Parts: sequence; C-alpha cells; structure tokens
Amino acid sequence: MSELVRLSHQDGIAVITIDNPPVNALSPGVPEGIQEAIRAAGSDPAVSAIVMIGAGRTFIAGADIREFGKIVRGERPRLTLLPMLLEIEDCPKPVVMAIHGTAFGGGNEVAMAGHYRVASADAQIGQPEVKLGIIPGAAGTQRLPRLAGVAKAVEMCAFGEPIGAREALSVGIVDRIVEGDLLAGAIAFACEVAGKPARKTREREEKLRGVDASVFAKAREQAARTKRGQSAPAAAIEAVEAATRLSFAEGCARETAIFEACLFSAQSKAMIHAFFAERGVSKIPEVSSKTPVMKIERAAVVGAGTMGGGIAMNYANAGIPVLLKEAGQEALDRGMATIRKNYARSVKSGRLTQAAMDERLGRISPQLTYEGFENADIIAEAVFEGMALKKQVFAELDAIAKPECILATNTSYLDIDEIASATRRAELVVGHHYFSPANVMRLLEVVRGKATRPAVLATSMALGKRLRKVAVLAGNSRGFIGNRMLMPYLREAQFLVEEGASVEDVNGALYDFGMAMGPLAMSDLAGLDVSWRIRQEFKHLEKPGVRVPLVSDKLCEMGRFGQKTGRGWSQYDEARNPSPDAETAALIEKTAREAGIERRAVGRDEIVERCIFALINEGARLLGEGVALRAADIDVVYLNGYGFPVWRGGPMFYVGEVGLKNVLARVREFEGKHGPDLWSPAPLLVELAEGAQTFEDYDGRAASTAA
Ligand code: T1G
Repeated sequence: MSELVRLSHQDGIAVITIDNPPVNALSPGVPEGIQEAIRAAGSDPAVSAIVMIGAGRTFIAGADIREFGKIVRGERPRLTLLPMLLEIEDCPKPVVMAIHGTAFGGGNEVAMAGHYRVASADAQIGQPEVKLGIIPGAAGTQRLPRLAGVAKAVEMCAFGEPIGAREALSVGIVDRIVEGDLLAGAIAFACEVAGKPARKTREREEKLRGVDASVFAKAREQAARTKRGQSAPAAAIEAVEAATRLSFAEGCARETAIFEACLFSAQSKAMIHAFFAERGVSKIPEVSSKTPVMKIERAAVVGAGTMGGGIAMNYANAGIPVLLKEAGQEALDRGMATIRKNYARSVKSGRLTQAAMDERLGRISPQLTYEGFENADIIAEAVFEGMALKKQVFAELDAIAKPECILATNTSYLDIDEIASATRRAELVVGHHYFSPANVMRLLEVVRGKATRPAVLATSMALGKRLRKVAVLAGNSRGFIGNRMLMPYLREAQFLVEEGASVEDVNGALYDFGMAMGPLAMSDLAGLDVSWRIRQEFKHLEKPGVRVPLVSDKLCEMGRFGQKTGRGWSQYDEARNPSPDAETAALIEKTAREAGIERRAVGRDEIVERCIFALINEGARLLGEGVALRAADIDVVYLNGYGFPVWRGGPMFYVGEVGLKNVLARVREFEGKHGPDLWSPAPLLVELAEGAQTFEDYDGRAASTAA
C-alpha cells in the first residue's frame, strides 16, 4: 500500500485510511492507493465489509487543485477518477464511507461511489467546484441526483455551498449520523450490512424520474442573478440535467466534456488563482510559525457608529466578550439598536437562532466610560476619521490599557505611525481596517506601522481567522492597499463624466465588466461626504496645477451625499433604487464648461480601461514599494473588499488576460494625453513588461527570496 493510503483490519472489517495532510486531497498516489486497497480487501475472504475514512481533521476535501494547472499546461494527464469510483462501486463487499470534517468535490464523489455513508454530526458535504470555475468532474453530477434528488443536486452543484450531515441524512446522501467515535460507529454499521446485497448508487434511478423541468430554469435564472458573469454554474446545471435524460455512462461522458471545457477556461484559471491567493495572504516573511501569537480573550471598542458596532459584533460572534464605548447615551443607544437590528435580520433569515442572537448580544457591554478597558487584550478604535481626534483617543487608551494590550485603529487612510506617536507603545499599535458593513465584509487590512512588533502582526492575522475575515497585510501608505488604488480608479470615473460620459455609462461599463457596482454608484453607497472629508484632510498634499475631479465637491456643498440623502451622482427612491439625475447631469456639464474641459462621446472600452488600468498601475506602484507583499494579496483585497469579479481573479491577475505589455502601452497613451502626474507608469509595470514577466513571476520571485 502507498503511505498515502493504509489498509488495516478490525473484526473482519477492512479499514482503508486516506492519510494525505492537510486535507486528504486526491493527489497523485491517492486514487491509485484507494484502488489497490479496494481490490485487496474486496478479494480477501476474511473481509466481510470495508470502511473508508480520512486520517486527521477531514475526509477527502476533493481533487488536488494544485494539479489542475499542470493538467491545463499539459504537464500531466487529465483527471481519471472514474475507473477508481467504479471499482469501489463494483466491489463485492459493502463499502461504508465514514465522513468527518469535509467531503468536498471529489471527496463526496468518492463517498457516493460507496454503498453506504455514515457521518459525524458536524461533517460538511458539498460540491464546491463552481467556486473554482469548474463543475464536478468525477460523476458527482450523475450520482448526487440519484441520492439526493435532482433539485438538491442542482442547488449543490450550481451554487457550491456545503450542507451539514443532518441535512445530508434527510436528503438521502448519508445513511446514519455517528455520535462519538466515528471509526467505531462505521465499523459497527459495516458489521450490520456485511453479507447483505449493497445497492450501487449509479443504479438508483427513481429520483431521476418525473422531475419538474422548471427546477433547471429557476436555477439558471438564480445563477444569472447571484453568480453574474460566471459560466460554471450554468455548466453544472446542464450536467445534472443530462443525468435525467441520459444513461449513467452517457451522463458521465457529458459531464467530463463539460468539466474539461470549464477547466481549460480563463475563468477557472482566475478562480483557482483566487483560491490559492486567499490561502497565501497569511504567509508573512518576518512572521514565522515560531512568532508568538498573543492571547485575545477580552476586547474593547471605542465608537459605536456603523463601523464600531460592526467590529463589536465580529468579536461577539467569535465568542470574545467586548466592551463598547461611545461618547454619548443617544449615540450609544443608536449603535446598540443597529446591532440588534442586524442580529434580528439574521434570525429572520434563518442564518442565526434567537438563542445565538441573545448569547452574542450578551457578550457586548455598551458603556459611556473606559471602565474595564484596563483588562482588555485588544482595543479597537473606530471614531470619526480625523487625525486630531484619533491621537487624543490613543493617548487616553495608552494611559488606561494594560502594558501588553494591542491598540488597533480602524482608520481607512490616516498615518498609523502618526497615530502611534500619541502613545508610548508604538510597537503595539496596528491598523485593523474593516470594510463596511464590518460584520459582513470578509476583508480586513492589517496595517503595520514602522514599529509594529511581529507578534502583533502574527496575532492580528490569527485574529482575522477567528473573526472569519480574510486578513491581508498592508504597509502604512495613504489608503493602504485598497483605498490607495481606489483613488485613481474613482478619479478617472469622475474625469470621464466631466469629459462627456454619462453617470449611467460609467456605472454601466464597470458593472458589465463584472464589478459588483459601478464606481459612482459605489461612491453614492459609501457616502460622498466620507471621501469629501478625507479630501479636506489631505488638501495640503494636492499638487498645484494637477487636474482634480470637480463635481463631487459641488454635490457635497449642495448636501447631496448619495444614497443616504437620496441624491448624489444618481437620485434614489425609498427602496434606494437609482435613476438618472438630470440636475447632476446639468451640473456636470456646467462645471466642465466653466473648467474648459472639452466634452465628447466616450466609448465603453475607454471607460473600463481608464478605471481598471488606473487601479492596476497604482497596484503595481504600491507593490513595488512593498506596501503589499504580493500581487496576489492585492487581488484578495479587491475580491473581498471592493466587489472585483472573482472570475477575473483580481486586478493584478486580470493583467494576464489583457497582457502586461498592452496595459503599459495604454497607460503610456493616457500619460501622453493626461500628463505624468496622473498616469506615469509604475516602475514595476515597466520593469515586468520589459522583462516579459508577469505579476505571478514577481510573486514567485518574492516567495523564493522570502523562503
Ligand atoms: N487541493 C489542494 N490543496 C488543498 C485543497 C485541495 N482540494 N484544499 C485545501 N488545500 C490546501 C490549502 O491550499 C492550504 O494549503 C491547506 O490545504 C489548508 O487549507 C474531481 C474536480 C477543505 C474547507 O474545492 O474548501 O474535487 O496554504 O487553509 O480553512 O469533481 O481548504 O496550508 O499550503 O483552506 O481548514 C473541490 C477546497 C476540488 C475544497 C479546509 N474541493 N478546500 O479549509 O484550510 S475540485 C474544494 C477548501 C474537485 C472533482 C473536482 C478548504 C477546506 P496551505 P485551508 P481550512
């Protein structure tokens, strides 16, 4: 047997153990080991039944995703799991799959090839392949509808969300929930079924008949709405539909054809990049596994506004008691009311039980003083975005907090070192920049100051995981990673409307490109007053004679801050549905005329290129400066914080689709037209283009240097 797959025996039951840490993926050697073990146990007269189980924390979490790139590059043969699955299914002895942790993708496909499945109560079962831009490729779209029914199979394969063991039991995937020792429970089950005829999943046709065809149409409509731009969900629906029309073998052949078309697609390459990019952000050169992670058992938050309230919810959701301080009773009551409303919405939608809501609310202690702050392990500050106020608060916290308490500011732009200078513990000061709504958005920018201790960075990254966030390390540059890149992106969007594009043209072009919403719509959502205040804070840094957007300030002077005032770039009805605002259009025209800006027809390509290439150019600039560790980190920031389409992999990965040389050529064209102060190409962009390299090469180089 291979060391990845072990075969042992207990009471006449053969036990096949998959041991391929960290997640028992079906890496080369595992399918072969399974096949060998099944053959050996199947032909062993002393064996009456077989149990298959995963070693460590999980059952099989799927095919080895790292192998997909090699398949696409032709470095290794295509996926061939089907023969192994048929060998399991045709085994003369009943095969019982014992599932704990996650049976995902190929893992669930292996499980469904077995004759029975038992699971621990907290096991998760799913077909998340669409999250990688592919579909199940090992008969999952053919066996799952036979076990769980067509509607459930469509839902699981097209949307990729896992289900729990109890639901899997109720829909027919799992045959028993095992409380306590899973292996013992599985062996007991195997003893019960030994010698009895075992049903092969592929022969179960009853759930494929009499299917209401609208289930496919509804799923397609839902996928078009919730997975906009992604092609894999519709492909998965087509494959499951094939199961209701074709024989098992024909259905598998159809699935394989669809699977391979997806695997060789640009979308899958982008989404697999996003998968590994998200797992790579926690790797920080100066933070090794030996760097101590400080204990975080008690937290405190200053400011109960939109951000402060969301941050407090994050701590409470993670089981960490949190003090929440506000300056005045009214503001405190308003903050707590918002928190209660957010939890009530989750209870109403069934995502949370009332008991869990009460428990989490119980962990949040609203107050008007700093009482108890001296016991906190971390204090998060989320007060109004002004340097003077931030420094005052940090000086107060420094005087109260215990010596080893971390002070984390939620500033989205301001200088971390400047804020830290108000304390005597700069090494314990760090930026924890959440994104609104903080209890929902997954992104957390961890901003290191020049004195921030590696242990504080290690603790922040670990805390990010506990708070179910994707924590990305950023350097202390104005706007850090996300907002720094956002400035030229929004600048260009505003210039384009001054030059003749309509607000709807600009929003529409970026929306069709795949952004969750257009740049001006995003500004209206965030509130034009937020960036107005920040522009005031940094007005002294504006270079005389360099063009700046003109209209947004005028809208703010008119009290038009966007959705929250019903008018901004667009106007909004009660339900916050946008519509063109003729007055804004007139204001734009008048402002442009007075500024002598020539107005012209602006094409969609130019709109997309000026906004997205501005983003990429600034991304390359801050990457070259070391504000981001990897181009992939920038992608993770934009995928999780700014609504960049995952099927494009992120702005830096997207360059690969356009071609770095082409991006540089366009940037140089824009520099020629709009001047070097706005469009000088980032040195790294030039260096990589001239070296015929990509940002992936750059990350690879950085990784090998760090190793
Ligand atoms: N292949 C290769 N590496 C994997 C992997 C996989 N399937 N899953 C995880 N890893 C690595 C990951 O990169 C990280 O590495 C480490 O394991 C821990 O992961 C034929 C075609 C299982 C829920 O999509 O969802 O089967 O960074 O940090 O938070 O039809 O990993 O330490 O070096 O995420 O505890 C379908 C993907 C594949 C599941 C665990 N399966 N994995 O989460 O740990 S396609 C998936 C996950 C397929 C078939 C098709 C999660 C997890 P490193 P982690 P975690």
